[in-house]
Amino acid sequence: MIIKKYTAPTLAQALSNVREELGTDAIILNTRNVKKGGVLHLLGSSVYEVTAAIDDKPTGESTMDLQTGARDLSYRVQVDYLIDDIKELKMSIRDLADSALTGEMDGLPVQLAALLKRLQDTGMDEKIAKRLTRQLLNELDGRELSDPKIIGKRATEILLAGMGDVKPIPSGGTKPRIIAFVGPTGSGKTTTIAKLATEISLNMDKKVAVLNIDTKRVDAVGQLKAYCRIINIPLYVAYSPDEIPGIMPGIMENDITLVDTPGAGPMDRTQMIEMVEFLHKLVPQEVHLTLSVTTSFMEMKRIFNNFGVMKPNRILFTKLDETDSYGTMISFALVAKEKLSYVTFGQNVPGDFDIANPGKIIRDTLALK
Ligand SMILES: Nc1nc2c(ncn2[C@@H]2O[C@H](COP(=O)(O)OP(=O)(O)OP(=O)(O)O)[C@@H](O)[C@H]2O)c(=O)[nH]1
Ligand SMILES: [Mg+2]
Repeated sequence: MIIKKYTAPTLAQALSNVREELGTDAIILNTRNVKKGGVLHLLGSSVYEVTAAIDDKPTGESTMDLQTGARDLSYRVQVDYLIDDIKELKMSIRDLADSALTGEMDGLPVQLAALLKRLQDTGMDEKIAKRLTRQLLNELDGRELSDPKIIGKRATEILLAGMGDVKPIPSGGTKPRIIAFVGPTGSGKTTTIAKLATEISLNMDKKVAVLNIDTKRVDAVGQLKAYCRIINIPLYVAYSPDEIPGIMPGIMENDITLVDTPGAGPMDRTQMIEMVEFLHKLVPQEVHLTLSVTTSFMEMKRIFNNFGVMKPNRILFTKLDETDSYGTMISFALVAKEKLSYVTFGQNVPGDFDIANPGKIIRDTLALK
């Protein structure tokens, strides 16, 4: 706010000076007639003094007078407070809802309590398990709640609806189909690619190739090279994204190219960026986020966030043979909302993999026959 005084022989002149200098948005704070000179100012001439103010912030708002300005400011502050209050309220409601979900669930019918315990024992996220339990409690009547078969059936339906369909590599589809596998170090990308390459080449009767992205400039291919030689399929290696255009004509000759990527540690930003550049050049139709089921739910969510830049549109779970805590897998599939593709359950190549079967995963988790 700029406040200035203007004096002129007439009031009209003083006001005109205000308008000229401060513009029409200026606010008149005060006007007074001031006597100048003379004994006790009695005989002196008089001038008019106008005190005017203008808001110096470029808000683009015009203010009618100081009172209005003050009111505007106070409204704005109040609205800000209100917005903060609403935000806080929203957070409290969310917290309350969460604590209601994670809080004690006393007095559950015996069979439902047994199911909840079972879900928690299999590593299912507590909130997801309790939400499911509450839904069952609301939907089923007393008789149904005493029947573990009915509870299991309805629980399976609810979980299945959330996990959606599976999306394995299509046997048809456009050519060339480029399919990338991304995920943390040691999650099983290379092993899974070797398994799938054999399957596609021998059983799907398709021309398959493997492209190895090697950002570390070491011959990381090893075992994969041996498999490609055995099943007689081409193996391409690219050391930088710039090499992709040169490799592309070869890739175009195949129906399906499986792209093996180096395992990126979640903190390795440089490598992540380079891999995104690779994928940008390759434009894969499918990006399978490859995750070991031995990973905790928390960690899976963190990995999913970190690999989000690679736009994974499939989830591939490995190492199902290493745990029977499939609740983690279900929880992640429910929150990630991407389709499952395959599961692997052993180190044998070929073999030890299958198209994901959410129904079976759920039945195993719920210990249903
Ligand atoms: N038990 C079990 N082991 C597996 C499975 N899949 C892969 N492995 C093993 O997990 C280890 C790592 O597998 P890789 O295929 O090299 O994993 P990767 O994701 O390619 O690893 P990086 O290239 O280092 O990122 C190897 O010892 C595999 O034999 C599986 O389904 N079950
Ligand atoms: Mg590998």
